[in-house]
Parts: sequence; C-alpha cells; structure tokens
Amino acid sequence: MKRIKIIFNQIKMNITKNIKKVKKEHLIRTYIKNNKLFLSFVFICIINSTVLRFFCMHSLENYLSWRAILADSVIVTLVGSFGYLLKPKNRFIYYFCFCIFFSAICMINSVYYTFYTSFASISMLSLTQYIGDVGDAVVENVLQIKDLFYVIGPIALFLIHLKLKKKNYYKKVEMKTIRKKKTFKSLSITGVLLLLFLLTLSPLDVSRFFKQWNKEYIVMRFGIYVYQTNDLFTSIQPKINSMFGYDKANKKFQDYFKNKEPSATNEYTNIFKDKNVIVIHGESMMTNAIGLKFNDQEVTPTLNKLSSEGMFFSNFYSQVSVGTSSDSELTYNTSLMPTKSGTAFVSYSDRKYIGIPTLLKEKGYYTFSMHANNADFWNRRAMHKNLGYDRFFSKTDYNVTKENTIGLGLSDKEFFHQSVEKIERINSEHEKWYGLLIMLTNHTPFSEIEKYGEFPVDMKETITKEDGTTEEKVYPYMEGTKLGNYFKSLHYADEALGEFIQELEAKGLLENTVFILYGDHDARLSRKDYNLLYNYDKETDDVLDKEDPEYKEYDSYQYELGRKVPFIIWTKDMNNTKLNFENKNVMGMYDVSPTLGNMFGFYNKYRLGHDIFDIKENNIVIFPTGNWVNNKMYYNSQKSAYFPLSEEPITEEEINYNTEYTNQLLDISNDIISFDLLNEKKDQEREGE
Ligand code: GP9
Ligand code: MN
Repeated sequence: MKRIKIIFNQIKMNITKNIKKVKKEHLIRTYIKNNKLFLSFVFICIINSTVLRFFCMHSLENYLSWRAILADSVIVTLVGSFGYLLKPKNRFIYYFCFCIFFSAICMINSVYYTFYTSFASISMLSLTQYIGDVGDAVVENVLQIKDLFYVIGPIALFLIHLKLKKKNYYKKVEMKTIRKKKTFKSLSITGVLLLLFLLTLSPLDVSRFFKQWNKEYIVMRFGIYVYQTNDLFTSIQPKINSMFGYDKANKKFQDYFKNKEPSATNEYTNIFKDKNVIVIHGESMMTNAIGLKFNDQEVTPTLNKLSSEGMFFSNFYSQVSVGTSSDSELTYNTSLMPTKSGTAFVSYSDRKYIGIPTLLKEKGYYTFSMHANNADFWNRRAMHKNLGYDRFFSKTDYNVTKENTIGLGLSDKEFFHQSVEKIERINSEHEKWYGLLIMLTNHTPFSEIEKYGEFPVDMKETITKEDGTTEEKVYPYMEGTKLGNYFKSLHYADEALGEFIQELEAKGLLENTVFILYGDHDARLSRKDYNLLYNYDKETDDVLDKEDPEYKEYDSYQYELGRKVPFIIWTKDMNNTKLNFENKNVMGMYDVSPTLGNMFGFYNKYRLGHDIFDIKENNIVIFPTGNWVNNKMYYNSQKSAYFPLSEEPITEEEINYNTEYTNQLLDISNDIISFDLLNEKKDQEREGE
C-alpha cells in the first residue's frame, strides 16, 4: 500500500512538473508569436555586431564574447522597446529605420577597420573634408564583399515584415494601455540584461570604458553599439564644456602671457642649432634604476652610459594624468599640462597646439615619429599630425609577426632595428631632421619574463666555510615580485636601446645628431615592492623590521619622489666636455620645450615651463593633482602637508604662493586646450560675430 502511495505521489509530481514545463513553453511560444517583429529586429542587430567582431578581431574569444552580446542586447532591446509605443501598423517602419541605422554602424566600422585597424569615431567627422581625396581609393581598395553582409539584415527584416503582413499580424488593434504595458515589459527585460552585464564588469573595464581610447578592447568587451554611444558622448562633451566662460578664460590667458618674453640668452643658447635630433620616448623608464645593480650586473648599462657621458637631469618628473603616454607626449611637445577631464589626445584632438615639430619645421626641419603600435592608440594618428610631424610611421610600416612580438606589440629590439633603415633613408633625403621613437616593450604588466632574456634579480653571496672551501648562497630577493619583473623588462629595453645606438653609429647616423631621451611616466608599481628592494632581510626573505638600524624609510613621500623619470641629452662626443654634467635642479616635462628651444633656436611664447638653464634652482614642477615640488620641498595639496628636501626654512607664505601658482597654471592650461585659445582663427571668428 505504502509503495503504491509513493508511486502515485511520484506520478503526481511528474505530471505537475510537466504541466509547469508545458505552461512555460507555451508562455515562451506565445511571447515569440506575439513579438516576432521586435525579436527579429533584436536578433538581426546582435548578429550584425557579432559578425563585425568576427571579421575584425580574429579570436574565438572575440567572436563569441557573451559579454559583448549581452551589452549589444541591452542597447538593442532598449531601442526596440520604444517601438511598442507605436500602433502595430506603424511599428515596422520604426524597426526598419533602426535596423538600417545599426547595420550602417556595423558597415562603417567594418570598412573603417580594414582601412585603419581601429573603430570609427564621431569626432573624426571633422576629417570628412579629406574623404573627397581618398573616396575612390576607399571604394576600390577598402570596400570588400564582407562589408556587404550588413545589408542582409534590413532585407531580412523587410521579408519578415511581408510575411507577417500576409498573416494579418498588423491588423490587431492595441489600446494605448496595452502598448504601454508591452513597452514596460520590454524595458524590464532590458533592465535585467543591463544588471547582468554590470555584474560582469571589472575596474579595468570601467576605466578603459571612460578613457575610450583602447577601442578594440571596448568593442570586444562592450560591443559596437555601446562603443559608438559612448563615443558620441565623449566627442560632444568637450564641445559642451567649451561653450561657457570663453571671455573670462581668454582674458586670464591674455593677462598671463602679456608680458612673457623669451628667456635671456645663456651659455647653452643655440648650441645645437641645425643638428639632427633623435628623441626616445622611454616607456615606463624610471630614474631609480639608473646605477642599480644585481649581483654586480647593471640593470641599465645603456642609460648609465648616456647619463654619465651627457647632460643628465636627475630630478626630472613626468607630469601625466590619466592619459599616461599621451599626456607625456603632450607636455613634452607643448609645455602645457594634461586636461582636467578626459585626455587632450582623445577629447581635444581638434584644438591648436604648438608642438616642437611645428616649430622646427619653421626652421627647415623634416619631422617624423615612429611607433610600431596601432596608429589610433591614444589617437596618435590625428594628434601627431596636429603636433607637426610630417610623417608618422606606425604598425603598418613595420613587419610585425607573432615571433617578434612582446607584450603590447613589436619588440623594442625589432622596432629599433627596423627603424634604422627608415632613418637612413630620411637622412639621405633631408638636410636636417627631427624624429621621435616611442618604445613599447617595457610596459606594464611586465609579465613576459621568458622573452626578456636572462637577468636574475636575486641576491648571491659567496660564503667561505671553516675548512676554507667556498659555497654560493642564493637569496630570492626581488625574484617573483612585480618590481623584479620590471627590472628584467627594463634591462631588455635598455639592451634594445644600446643595440640601436650601435646600429646608428655603424651607419654614421650619430655624426651630427643629438640624442634625447625621456622616461614617459613611472611604472606604477606598489610601494611594498620598493620597500623590499631597499630593506631586504636575507634571514627572513622579507622586509627588515622597522626597528632595525638598517631599515630605510620609504613612505608615501619617498614613493612620490621616487617616481622620477630620466631626462638625458647626449651626443657621441660630449663625454668629458663642459656639456657633460648632472643637473640636480627639479625639472618637469613642461620645461623640455623651453629648454630645447634655447638650445636649438625655436621659441614658443605660450609655454608654462621654463628653460632650466634660465630658472635654475628657482624652478617648480607642478602635477595635475595640484601637488608640486621644488628644490626645497614636495607639497601634497590633498593632505596639505609637505616633505622637506633641504635644510632651508620653509614659510607658510611660500607654500600658499606656490599652491596658488600651481592652480593658476593648471587652470590656464586647461582653458587653453578646452577653449582652443591658441587658435587665432577662432579668435577672429568670435570677434567677427
Ligand atoms: C601605447 C603605448 C602605451 O601605444 O604608448 O601607452 P600607456 O599605456 O603607457 O599610456
Ligand atoms: Mn607609457
């Protein structure tokens, strides 16, 4: 009897389960049946976006990135939901127009990707004037069969519409309340999808999303529709910002520069006039590695040589904000500071800048830049033109293979090697030239240690035993730490630089050339790792105890001061001359243009920095955070506290004066860029209004 009861209960449970399942299936089937047009629209748009990723970025991870599909669904269902507000007979035209719009986004990006290996931006619309010149070439060389795929979507939607029409799908009468209910229902689906998507985001995703320059990453992670919507906002934001307060900003700007004159001549004026120039943008190169050794092996033999034979500015600071590499390029070239929001290279690429290449071109120089990464990284394609480079050699000008790639792209050794013949050609074609080479390998996360070559960062000790025999003891020290890996990577980059100089020398390209090197920013490593570097305890393989007499304090100030980057000016025959010295006065990236200007004979009136040989020990370096440093102290404006750097007494007046000066400079710099104050044409236009 009991058994029968159990069997009976089981059958009952099965039946209810099945009924529930059938009900659920019925519900889904009814939903599909009633929402065929909406679902077809959503499906077509998602397929288009997925196919775009498939055509552009060939890895399975990209084709079927479910996160991107989720993000696409959010945008498409959001737009689709509002279709329900219309009467059924008008709905098709709504979906059809948006289907064409979304398909066009995919098609434009597909074509753009073939041409530029990057994705399109609304801000590039200002470049449409050039389309006439390249239009035919685009049709002949760039438009490919694959780009026509996106036409299929709207055609399919139209055919579905005809079928639905035949079946009287649009004949239903829907009251306003029903339509609102349907809209709400679809919006709820969007809400759930959005929530799911937000849960998948990491802090890195969010930061890249707001910076918007790593376009491939955003499209892969957020899908093309979110990318394009975000691009729309980042493109119009600067326009909105610059609509208000022009007059006030312009007055402040005019007042500040009214009495600015070129600095007086000094013993370095025109010393390098008409010489060729090679500038090295040293990715993540830091001053604290110069002279550092592990087991008697120098981390940076090349930098050590250049700094000891040339002019070495050992208290030099990069002044970057969120735009890292691009900010250092901006400040190096223009003597302006990074913008307060967004990045100048991405958000304000249509403004006028006075770059070093522009000024040298006026002196008859041919100017070029070289970087074996994607030309759109940090929007360099547009900005290098704007800064005055005649030619930008980027990834497509180099032979990049899987074998010669490390980290972000072409290895530095290959990059330099392939650049030499280009420089040789330029040298034979132009009387004088100025070239920038942007390094890449020594970039965070410094994880491809097997590709950097042998460079142990452990600690070895030879111990003599009682019986007179010796034994080598090895302590792990920096091995396995991020800072240790950074030194390995930096050692590689330094070696690449050394080989480059040798190749240039062998080709006779150093004869009349000034070699300039700057570190673009610090390596963004943790303070804990530096503590280990300076306070290693062999006994415990850990950091020394704070009470230990050998313990060296490395607090947040030392950390900030330790973020210094090298700035070196070197020529092959400078050693042991009066041009061979270490300058210890604080100096910032914004002092480079005025300092080089004095040496090479160019002048930018609208500079915020100074010729270091003019201002000497009175210099001050400001940071985008509002902090500043001079020879006497480092001041942290957030903490309203300072760290003394000399014995001299410090007064409150000078702190207030310098803090105000810092804020004034940051404001003026930001106004110059956002209001485009260096653009005389705009000024005339405004006066004419
Ligand atoms: C990219 C390279 C790195 O091309 O310049 O930029 P970063 O991440 O250092 O700003
Ligand atoms: Mn960088």
